[in-house]
Amino acid sequence: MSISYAERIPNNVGLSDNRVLQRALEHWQPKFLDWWREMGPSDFNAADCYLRTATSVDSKGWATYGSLKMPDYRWGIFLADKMPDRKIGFGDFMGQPVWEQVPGEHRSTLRRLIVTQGDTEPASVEQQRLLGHICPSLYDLRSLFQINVEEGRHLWAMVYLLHAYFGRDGREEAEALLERHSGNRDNPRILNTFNEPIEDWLSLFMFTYFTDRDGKYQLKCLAESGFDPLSRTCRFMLTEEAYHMSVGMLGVGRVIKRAVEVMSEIGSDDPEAVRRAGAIDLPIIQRYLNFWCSSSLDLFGSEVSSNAATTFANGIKGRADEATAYTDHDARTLTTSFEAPDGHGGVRREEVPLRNALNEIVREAYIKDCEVGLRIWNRMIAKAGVKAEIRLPSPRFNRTVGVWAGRHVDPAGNFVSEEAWAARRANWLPTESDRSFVRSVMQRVIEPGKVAAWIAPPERGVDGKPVEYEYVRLQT
Ligand code: BYC
Repeated sequence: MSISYAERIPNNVGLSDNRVLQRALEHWQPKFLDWWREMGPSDFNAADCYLRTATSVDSKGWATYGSLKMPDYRWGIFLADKMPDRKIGFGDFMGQPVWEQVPGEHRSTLRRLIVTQGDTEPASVEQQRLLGHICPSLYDLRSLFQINVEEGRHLWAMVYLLHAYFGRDGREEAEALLERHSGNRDNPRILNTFNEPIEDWLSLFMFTYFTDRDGKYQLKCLAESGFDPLSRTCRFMLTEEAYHMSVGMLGVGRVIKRAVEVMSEIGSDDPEAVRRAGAIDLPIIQRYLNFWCSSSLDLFGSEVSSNAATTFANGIKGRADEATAYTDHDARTLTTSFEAPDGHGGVRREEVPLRNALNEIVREAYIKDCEVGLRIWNRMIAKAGVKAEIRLPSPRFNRTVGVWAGRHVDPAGNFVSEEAWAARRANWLPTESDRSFVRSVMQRVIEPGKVAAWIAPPERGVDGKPVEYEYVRLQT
């Protein structure tokens, strides 16, 4: 079905044929806009932004760019096309037709997953709301706003499912999605990473590289769902997620590029000298990476999870790329093993039924995917003639969820004493002084074509436009 923009809520789900649902969503819409004005990109609601909007759910639909004010963005409800005769592809109901409605016995589980997914979307907009004031260029400001409006749309995607399939509870949950706030002491967001402040662009780039990539993996898992409306929603969301991760990949790359350029210019790899020259040194970049990577690893949940086993068994949540990456879609009688602390300062392998270890299996696939950027960034460092390497921290490092939570382990994965951890923490994770240095270089640059000194310019512009194009017009 094509997307109808003539309606108050653009959609490709035939919303006008369901007046009750349409009215309920039209009732939620002004609350969403109030939330956007209050908690969205601060002070930029009047700016003209060069943004892309979906006009259809196939790949061609993405070619549509135009200048608009963010509150006028056409947030709507877009599901990927139905796959004819789709069958559940894993678990105990494998081979049965997918569900068009929520089976009563899976209602609360599905609602919990949809609420958890939905909660991350407005959370990320809240986390990033002040970054526009310290943007390194208009090109980057546009990227931020593109991500923000799309996260707003992802919220719409989950709110549609809640309203359309979960009756009154769903409507209440949709309201609560606008009431919890990132970092709020009394009513925080559900998952830890989404309560972490993002107060500088290096954090933003790490977040979009690592945390949006968790989004990719979780959406892939939910795209396998036997609940077909959830699967179709997630399939379309994945097309938007890819752009967010590319902002992270290119952004971190540009910060590294500038660091190594400055190192060559000044003929020194002394971090202090690099900072004095106005760039962010590689050790700070590594510490930021360690933080956001370890926090994002927590988002996969515990290594052993009965929740994960149940959602898999019931055909609710599969593994990322279930159909192509695995052959054992039943996974009932299989076991797997993973590393866990043995309680005596060592490591042992724990054997568990495969279905209980699914969070770990998806996390391992995610880590492999994270390595791609590292290879690109390290090639860039080597090409500049600098002898240094950026590394992913061990999955045991700095964890707050799962068997490694609270263990004192260094970024290479070795146990260290509590004292050594405390003494060396400042080498491994961002310190207050790192953060204040990073914030100090983030002066706002809004002249078309100009880029802040701490980051290399982008190699190309957006939608065939030059880098110096005025992607955001602030004076209106
Ligand atoms: N922080 O059995 P467990 C994205 C909770 S990102 C706090 O170990 P389970 C995006 C867990 O909820 C993708 N709590 O794990 C990116 C559970 O609580 P309940 C977001 C945590 O249930 C950037 C309890 O601990 N989507 O889209 O197998 C920008 C025991 O859990 C955390 C999803 O996450 C944590 N890190 O799996 C914008 C998909 N980890 O329920 C957007 C939906 C676990 O017992 N969510 N807990 O009260 C899920 O599939 C699952 O809830 C999880 C956890 C994978 C998160």
